Amino acid sequence: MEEKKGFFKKLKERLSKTRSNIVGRLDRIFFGKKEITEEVLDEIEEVLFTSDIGVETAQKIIDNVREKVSRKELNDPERLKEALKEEILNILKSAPEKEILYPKGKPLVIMMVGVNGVGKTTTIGKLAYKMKEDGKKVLLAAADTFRAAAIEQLSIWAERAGAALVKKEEGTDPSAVVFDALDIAKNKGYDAVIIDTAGRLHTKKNLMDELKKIKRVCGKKIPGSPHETWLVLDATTGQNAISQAEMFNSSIGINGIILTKLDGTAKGGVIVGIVDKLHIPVLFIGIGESIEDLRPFEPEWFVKALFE
Ligand SMILES: Nc1nc2c(ncn2[C@@H]2O[C@H](COP(=O)(O)OP(=O)(O)OP(=O)(O)O)[C@@H](O)[C@H]2O)c(=O)[nH]1
Ligand SMILES: [Mg+2]
Repeated sequence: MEEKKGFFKKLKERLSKTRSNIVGRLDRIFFGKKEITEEVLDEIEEVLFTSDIGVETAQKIIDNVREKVSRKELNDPERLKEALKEEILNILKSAPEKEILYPKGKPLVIMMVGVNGVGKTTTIGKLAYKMKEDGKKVLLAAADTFRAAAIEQLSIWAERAGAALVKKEEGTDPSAVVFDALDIAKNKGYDAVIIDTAGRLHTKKNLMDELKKIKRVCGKKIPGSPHETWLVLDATTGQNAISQAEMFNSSIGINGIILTKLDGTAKGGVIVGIVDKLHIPVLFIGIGESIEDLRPFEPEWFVKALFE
């Protein structure tokens, strides 16, 4: 219980900028108001439209709330705030859920993708640490061979997390790294392989081709893999995150999303738009730079942290 309390407190702190951007502004609208007028509704609409939730999703929320007001189900600001909280929670809960399963007798292969700087490598380090804590044997594959620094960064994370690492020289074909990593993982009984990939190559087409090739190599080495292709998105990029997701999904297909950097940004509302528009499970959120700052995404806790 103590631990859960500390856990929640930290989440709340880390989401404080998003909280003041959404709930803080709503509270200022409600302050001293006794009833809900058209003016109040307009002001709420303004907050939702400028909070990175996304225009369509914001419209949906405000339409539902307006309808409840016109049906006289809502008459005071406190209940209206509760209704907004519920609307947001309902959207967040509408995301498909997913359990991360370790296939029997072979490693779980996870490929981490995303544009440069979103937090792929850091997230892999945090995730590997989580898996280690769960008693799993984890291998990281340094398949971002575009920059030497990227390989070095992943090896530091591997050490921190207590995971093994497969790396080759800068400029090596990433597929060759993956090929070796899967071999080792199969032969040495690893539970999971997490593949780090580049975020930027000379062209977007190059990058997508490279990612497709990595996927093919996985499938040849371990049929059915990569079992998971997760897209890392940076919350500070707001609505841009949604277009990145659409692009990656149509090019290579993704089956999970990790939203990073929710700490230190007021744009955390974007998660509502992501869930509403993409229908891809949001698995984890990043709320800081340290190894323990990756959390499973839990809609109830998230909304509670925003509204309490
Ligand atoms: N505040 C905060 N910073 C984060 C979080 N996740 C990652 N970062 C920071 O974001 C920066 C970029 O992270 P990387 O993990 O290097 O990103 P990447 O996607 O691997 O980048 P490339 O390899 O260049 O494509 C680093 O300074 C990280 O510490 C987070 O949840 N919160
Ligand atoms: Mg990286």
